[in-house]
Amino acid sequence: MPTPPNILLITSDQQHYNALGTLNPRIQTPAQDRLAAEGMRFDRAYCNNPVCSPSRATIITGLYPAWHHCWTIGVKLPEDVPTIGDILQRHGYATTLVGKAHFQPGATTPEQESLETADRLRDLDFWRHFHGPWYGFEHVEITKNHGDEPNVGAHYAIWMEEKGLKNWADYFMPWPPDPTVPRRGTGAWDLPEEHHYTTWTGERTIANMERHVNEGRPFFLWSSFHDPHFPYIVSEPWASMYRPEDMEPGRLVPGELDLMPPYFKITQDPRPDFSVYPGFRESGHLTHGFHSHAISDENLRRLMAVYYGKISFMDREIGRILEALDRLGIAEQTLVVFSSDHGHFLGQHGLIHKGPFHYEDMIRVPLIVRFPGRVPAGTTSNSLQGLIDLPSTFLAAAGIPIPGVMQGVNQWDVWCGKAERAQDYVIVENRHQPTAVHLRTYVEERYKITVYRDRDFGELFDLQEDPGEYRNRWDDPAYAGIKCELLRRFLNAELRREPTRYPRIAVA
Ligand SMILES: [Ca+2]
Repeated sequence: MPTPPNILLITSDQQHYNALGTLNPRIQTPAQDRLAAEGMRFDRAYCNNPVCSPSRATIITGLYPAWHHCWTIGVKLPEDVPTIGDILQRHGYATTLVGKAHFQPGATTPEQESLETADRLRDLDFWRHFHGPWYGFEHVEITKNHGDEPNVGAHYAIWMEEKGLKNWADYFMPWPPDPTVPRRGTGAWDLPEEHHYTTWTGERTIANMERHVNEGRPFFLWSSFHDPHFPYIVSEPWASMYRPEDMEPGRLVPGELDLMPPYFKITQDPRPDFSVYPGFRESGHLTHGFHSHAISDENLRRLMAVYYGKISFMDREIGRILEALDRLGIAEQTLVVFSSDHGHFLGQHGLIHKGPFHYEDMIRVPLIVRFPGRVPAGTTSNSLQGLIDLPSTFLAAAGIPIPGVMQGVNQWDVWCGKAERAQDYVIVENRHQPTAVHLRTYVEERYKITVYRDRDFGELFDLQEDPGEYRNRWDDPAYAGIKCELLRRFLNAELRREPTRYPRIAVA
């Protein structure tokens, strides 16, 4: 029986699909380029929910958020939902998570007990003794913060102390909050790069791979980088690696938002009033993206340069991880997958950061797969891929049966160059408020349609005629027939994604 392959999943957080050196000469990502040269790059890969926690929960469960129940951020992924790690452990795999988790909310209640609150993250004595098991990972090393956010701590803070940075807390916003301490803002961070969480994630990924090799066990390791997620702050030399004047931000085409659901256009106001969209605070918590997106070109370029610097910093660590695979002699028996949990706006359609705006910038993700001798090197594919397909495909790569509850598609033959495509659509959920901000998108090779719960508006784009998504055809009479047919196919896709926990085994 062949040795089971190691599975190394490397993700960034919120990396625009175009922020890859192989697609974009303005950014330097030599390690991600190396992966692409040695593997297959997918140019039509999508997240299945463009929000951190639900997307990450989908990556480890193979379930849509409507099924795994972590339906948005600030909601806990129930701990009884089966994960890919549970299955792989039963087949002899070591399962490890290093970096960002965000499976649990920033508050805790008896019903939704959370380890990922700022209070708990700062309780280092707890984390000295807790490394899992957690969500199918027998070993975890985590922190939750982005940049200098106060929800820092856990294994990352312990590591900083071990590295001699006893006053690590001075580099982060205080907890409990202290209104007299201003945020650092954007640009260069005084935290030295050798103590940055990106360095930590790379270093601890390598250390855990070494440990698993020494144990003689195949591993599933998720190396989960936090960047380039907001805030736009990073250690030098990365903060000044790129010049703002060399950046090429996205743009707003005059009039394009007039064709979109009304809340899109309101984002352009310096002091927006979203009351046109009742319920955007229905849960009592804000809706991501419901703020002013007005920003000067100069400021946008400055933020974009830092965003690219964060990606190049992470790329250096990915390069070290790939070198470690070579050094350990396991590159040939390791499936490496690189992706991101969702996309990001850098001026496209007049938008910045993220939100319930299902343009390609938000829902498409980079995806590169390498497995020497199995995945053809230096190839690209336009087949539709979803992050929900990762667990099913990992199991297929390991020769393990895929349980009927998993809703993703087995893409293994596509990854190995033996099939053109495994599925001709992707579904992207987004329920950000209990009922009020709830949309769902169905993407095909050519068309893409988005419906909103209890609303008359929607979106329909013809990506062949309008790849930039500037002309919403939802109300265009010329597209009425296509709209009707797409809605039928969308509903059929909804039927097809119903999972089967048990097969029918008797007549009654
Ligand atoms: Ca995210």
